[in-house]
Amino acid sequence: MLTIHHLRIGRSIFCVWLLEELELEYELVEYVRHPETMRAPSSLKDVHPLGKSPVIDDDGLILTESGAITAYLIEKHDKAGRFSPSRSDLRQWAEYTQWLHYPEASVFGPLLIKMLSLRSAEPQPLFSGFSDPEIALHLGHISNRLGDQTFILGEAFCGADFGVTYVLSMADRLGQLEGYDKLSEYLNRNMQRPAFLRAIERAKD
Ligand SMILES: N[C@@H](CCC(=O)N[C@@H](CS)C(=O)NCC(=O)O)C(=O)O
Repeated sequence: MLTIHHLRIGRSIFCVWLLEELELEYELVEYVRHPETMRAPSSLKDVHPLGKSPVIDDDGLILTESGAITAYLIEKHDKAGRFSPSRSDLRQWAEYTQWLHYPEASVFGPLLIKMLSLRSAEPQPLFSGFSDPEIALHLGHISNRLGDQTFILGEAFCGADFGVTYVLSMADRLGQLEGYDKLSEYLNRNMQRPAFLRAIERAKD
């Protein structure tokens, strides 16, 4: 039995989307953030000591970290190799792995700093002085990478597109995508995928 522990609102919807792309059967357990602190309820700590989401429970294997969950589920279920390149082409696989980890490891941090500085009652020049050029650096990098491609590795949607879509959706919510037309188009394209729409519908219940 596969269960996903999903916290509203946050990155775990992008793992629900992965489950839908893989057409898996799963149970979805929903948690709601505290309206003021925005923290997850302590019941998430009953699942994993960090109390963070996403977490999956796959027949007793408790797994956290969206990138690790993506890599694991694709390895286990995507026998046709639709969502990741074969390891026999090590260079292509390495490039895929780089884009799989990049959003969470490098892009999320500056976005989080930006989000906190926007929420702060006082202007935070130290924070925005760091986050604004970093965000521009990463958005420019992703935009250059995409070029005229449809997805991050080329013309086929792959496991790395989940995380890239997540950080771009966050950038969009923070008003940072203006002027990045390719990124907006990429984001809209991915969020119109039938599996993404099914994930949103499922998480509504
Ligand atoms: N690096 C982790 C981050 C997990 C994480 O921080 N999740 C947030 C939701 S987007 C969370 O659970 N926050 C609730 C809290 O910290 O109380 C991943 O990629 O899964």
